[in-house]
Amino acid sequence: MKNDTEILKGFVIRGSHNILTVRTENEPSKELECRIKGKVLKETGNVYNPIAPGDRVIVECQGNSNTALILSVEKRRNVFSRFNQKGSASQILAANVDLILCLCTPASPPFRPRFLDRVLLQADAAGIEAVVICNKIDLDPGDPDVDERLEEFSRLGYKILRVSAKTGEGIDELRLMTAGKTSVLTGQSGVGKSSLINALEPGLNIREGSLNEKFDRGVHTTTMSFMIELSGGENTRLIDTPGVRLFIPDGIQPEEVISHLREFAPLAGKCSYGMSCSHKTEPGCKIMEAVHAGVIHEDRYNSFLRIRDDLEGALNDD
Ligand SMILES: Nc1nc2c(ncn2[C@@H]2O[C@H](COP(=O)(O)OP(=O)(O)O)[C@@H](O)[C@H]2O)c(=O)[nH]1
Ligand SMILES: [Mg+2]
Ligand SMILES: [Zn+2]
Repeated sequence: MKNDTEILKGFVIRGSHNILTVRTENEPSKELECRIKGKVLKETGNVYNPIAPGDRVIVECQGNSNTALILSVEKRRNVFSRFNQKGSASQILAANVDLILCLCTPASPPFRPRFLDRVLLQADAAGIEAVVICNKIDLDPGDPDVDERLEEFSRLGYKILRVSAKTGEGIDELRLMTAGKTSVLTGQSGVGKSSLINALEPGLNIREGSLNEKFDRGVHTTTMSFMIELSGGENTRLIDTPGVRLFIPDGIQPEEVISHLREFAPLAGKCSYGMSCSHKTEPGCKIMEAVHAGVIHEDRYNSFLRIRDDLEGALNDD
């Protein structure tokens, strides 16, 4: 009977709030446009999107149809999310991730180490390995801070990779680094997320934006993540994420920020005022002492204060 119901396993590769594309695991695998079956998501709470690329799901498919119903979502190994200010909810950018690629550029758009601070913090809090990828190294930074700050991230224990999607420099290393893994590309708009995916998989021709473009009308480019599977049979998967201007960490309380910044964490609770120290004015503040001693970079300290303020704002928003 052609109309038989088939139950298949698969993973989400892209989707909006309620229509998701699932690639099935059976051979030959197929892509199904799926809706979520009513009861599946009762307990997800206040989330912007309950299911994201990387999620493993069970779907119910009718015969040869290319549509299906998502019956259940497998328990996640981890999730990479951000706080979506507009929706005032947690936005899941990717699930079941091996590696976060935190992109930056020496110029065009300008180097923004504070964006890196935020994404690295989220990765640490989510327990996902993160690396810093500096793209566009063919461009002249014209800013001595770039190397200094990259060195600082390296000192904190993050791996730094310098690449150029344009000249191909470093792309082989990026290929090695991502082989066989599910990696998420993060970074503000214009840093070259799409270009790097195109460099890793020539022929894909994902739409690249021009820097002046304010609104990218690409269907899958602006608001939602999507997953690309590289050919080569190694299960190398890349998840492109929307290029947000401000990355607000998600699922972290303001007072927990200190524990997710690597060089701050060992000092948590050690100030004279203990956990109630605001690390702004108190005498005997170990964080401020570390800043003055050069152990904590001043930029990181400023980042810390701003992230904490943002989180307090996010909490007081509703
Ligand atoms: N010079 C230079 N330009 C690049 C490089 N990578 C990307 N671009 C350009 O930067 C712009 C934005 O790239 P895109 O991949 O769309 O960035 P995304 O918004 O992060 O996906 C495009 O015009 C690209 O051609 C690079 O390595 N060097
Ligand atoms: Mg893009
Ligand atoms: Zn303190």
